This record gives sequence, C-alpha cells and structure tokens, in this order.
Amino acid sequence: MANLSVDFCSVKFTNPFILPSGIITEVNEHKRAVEAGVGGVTLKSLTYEKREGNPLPRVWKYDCGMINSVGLRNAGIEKGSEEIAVFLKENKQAPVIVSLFATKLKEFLFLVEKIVPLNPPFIELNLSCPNVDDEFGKPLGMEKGAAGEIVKAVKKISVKVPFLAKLSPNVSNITEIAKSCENAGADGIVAINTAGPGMIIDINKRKPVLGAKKGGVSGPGILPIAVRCIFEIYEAVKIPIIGMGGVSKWQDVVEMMMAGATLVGVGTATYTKGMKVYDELKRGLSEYMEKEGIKELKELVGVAH
Ligand code: RRO
Repeated sequence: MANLSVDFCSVKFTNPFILPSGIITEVNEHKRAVEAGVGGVTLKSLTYEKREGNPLPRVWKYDCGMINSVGLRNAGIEKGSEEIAVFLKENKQAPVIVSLFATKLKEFLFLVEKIVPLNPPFIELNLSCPNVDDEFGKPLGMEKGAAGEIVKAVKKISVKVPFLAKLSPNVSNITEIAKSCENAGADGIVAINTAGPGMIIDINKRKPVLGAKKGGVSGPGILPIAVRCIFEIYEAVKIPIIGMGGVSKWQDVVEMMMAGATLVGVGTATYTKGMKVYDELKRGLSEYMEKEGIKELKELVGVAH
C-alpha cells in the first residue's frame, strides 16, 4: 500500500478519507466508520436544543445519488456534548470533527464554549444546512458578512481547537465567503454541503417523496459542482480544504485533490456501497500513486491549476 497519510492543520490522518457530518446520526455509532478504516469522522451537527428532525421520509435514494431533509435531528448540546466526551476518550484512531449549527451568533458561541473544553481535534461550523430555511431563514454562511462575523467571534474563544467553516454551493459566489472565513481566522474550509434544495415527485402518489417536500442533493450527480467550488476556493484562500460532494470512486478522489482538496469526504457512497467503500478507495488510490510514482498525496493537491 502506498503512503496515504495526510497532514491537515498539523493533525495527522492515516488516510485522506473523512466521513462527512450527518451520514451517521448517533455519536457512538461513528465507531463503525472508524472500524472500517476511515481517516477521520465528522459527527452530526449539534444544535442548542434537541431536535426531532423533519417529517418522514427524510432520506430518498435516486439514480444519481440521494436527497435528504433530515432537518438537523440531534440530541442537543447538553446530551450531545456528554456523548462526545465519551467518544473522544474511546476513539484515538481517527481524528474527530465536532460539527455545530446555530442560527444566531450568540448561540454559536455558546455551542463552541461547550465543546472547546472537550478538546476535540477539530470543530466544524456548519454555516450551510439547506433544510431549515423555512424555520430560520437562510443559513448564516450564505453571505460573506455574516459568515465572517461568526468566524471572527469563534476565533476569539476556540483557543487551541482548530475550526473549519462548512460552506454551501447554493450561493452566487462561494469564493468571497471562503475568503471572508479565512480573513476572520478559520483554520480550514469544508466544501461542499448538499446542493439545491431539490425535489423528487413520486408519480404514482403524485406527491413529493420527502416529508418536508424538498431537500439537499448529494451523490455522484453533484461531483462537478463540488469540484468547481473546490477549484475556485483553492485559488482564493491559503487555508486547507476538505473537499466533499459526490465522491464514489478513486478517480473522483484524485479529481478532487487536483482541484485543491487535502482531505476528501465520502458520505453518500457509504449508503450505496457500504462502509467497505473506504477500503475500495484506498486500494484504488494506492495503485494510482504507485503507477504514477507519487510518494505523498500532497503532490496531487491543486495540480489542476
Ligand atoms: O440535517 C440536515 O437536514 C442536513 C444538514 Br444539518 C446539512 O448540513 N446538510 C444536509 O444536507 N442536511
């Protein structure tokens, strides 16, 4: 096997594959991905209050991927932070990214203050959930001013914990938001969240398939959108990028790295191929590196520019 290890914000990952937020909901269940050999795991975004999520069905597969409107189903920060403390103690194999979502700056700061003492390897600020607009309006990270303001305030209190801003592709200019996050002190960018929102209609029932009618689109169909966003962000910022969106084959991983991703999230593909997808990707990537004489993955990052 080629050397697949990667340094990201001075944290070592044994391989570049990350489980994106929300693929697994229960904190403790993330050990399934760790046991399957993923490089790092992102936990489901936590909110201030416990949330039951949107009406069922929340997830629907289709030919080119998946559509979801989970609606931030999570245990809330009190219970969630207790579960995370246990998970962090038990799991030292793969770096953990704790993801947080809020609709107000004050709330974000409260969540960050609760998580920082647990000293996780990373915090992700989810600035981009596509499924709660009807409840809260547009997510804070859809606009560079608000995104920068949150990141700046979080920087002041995050002390030693590096934090990442997760961005939406559903904006007219993703680079100005990424730049604003970098200028405000973010340590890295996660791109992209799901696209859309989209809708699928069951023609027999004559109704949208999702309980919430519309939802974020993921899977192979959005790969070109993700690659374009990562390419543009890479040209605009110096901080590293976790690329994600539609990756299901080793060739997609190479493409995303060439666009500028240092680490690569693989989520929807675990629904279609199971957790063994990480082994398949590692094998494919390793063979490619050996064939091309690549010693370290960083040689690939951004070469398409
Ligand atoms: O929970 C969700 O509905 C959800 C979230 Br928080 C997100 O960031 N992205 C997504 O597609 N779904």
